[in-house]
Amino acid sequence: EQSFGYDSGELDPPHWANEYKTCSGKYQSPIDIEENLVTKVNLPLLRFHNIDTLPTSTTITNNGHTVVLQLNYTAPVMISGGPLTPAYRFTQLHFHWGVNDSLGSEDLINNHSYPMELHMVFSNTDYDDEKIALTKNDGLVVLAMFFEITEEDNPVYSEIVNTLGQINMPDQSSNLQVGFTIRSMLPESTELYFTYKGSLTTPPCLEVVTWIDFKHPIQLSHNQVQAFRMLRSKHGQLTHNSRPVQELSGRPVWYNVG
Ligand code: GRE
Ligand code: ZN
Repeated sequence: EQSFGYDSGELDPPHWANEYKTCSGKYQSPIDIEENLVTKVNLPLLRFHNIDTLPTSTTITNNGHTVVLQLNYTAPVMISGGPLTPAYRFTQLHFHWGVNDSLGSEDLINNHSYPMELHMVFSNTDYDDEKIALTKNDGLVVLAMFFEITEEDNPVYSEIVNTLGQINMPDQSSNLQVGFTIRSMLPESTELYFTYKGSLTTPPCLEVVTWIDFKHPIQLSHNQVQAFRMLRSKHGQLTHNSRPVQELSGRPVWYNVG
């Protein structure tokens, strides 16, 4: 299986479909969300389960494409409600960022790009494991959160940022000493969000994701985002890892107004 990347000279996004056919599918992510084209809805309350406890262990890995965190909790972290029929169990979270503070998010809002985006990935509890879920069109939910730059460091992200120096090279891992609650990572309000059906934004680009993009951004300082850009991929510096936006192809995008 060929690797993929974000720059010419490696298998860059325009060429992903050469190796991964599904990346040229009709219902791909990310997309540009135009607020004047969304359908306003009032969905049932989005519910969070077991999000107030600290993890028993947290592993942080540079996989050459992103920084991924695996958090182990005594009780499973889950979400339900909103647009979701069954409950979905938390599996991992990771980040996408850009070369500078004026771009980096994957989904855009009114063609606006935020400097970074967090993906919290959840797997459908109707299926035995995530591998099976990846074969079903309702297999995954991703909670997407946008970051905006502020003067102050965000203390919730200090431990992650301070550990990045230990995972500079691809395939390096480390453990966090403290970790964080899932609640501490959510924006101040989770009532307002956009939701649509799309795909993984990395190969194999499987069209199995219900996206939930929170309207309210979270705050990070320039120096905190900059630390992510210092990581290395197999080919060089991992300065950016966001896929360009894909065609909407007539898909509805809903805006939950709570
Ligand atoms: C990714 O690799 O970026 C990814 C996943 C799962 C869901 C969404 C997503 O691994 O963007
Ligand atoms: Zn992602």
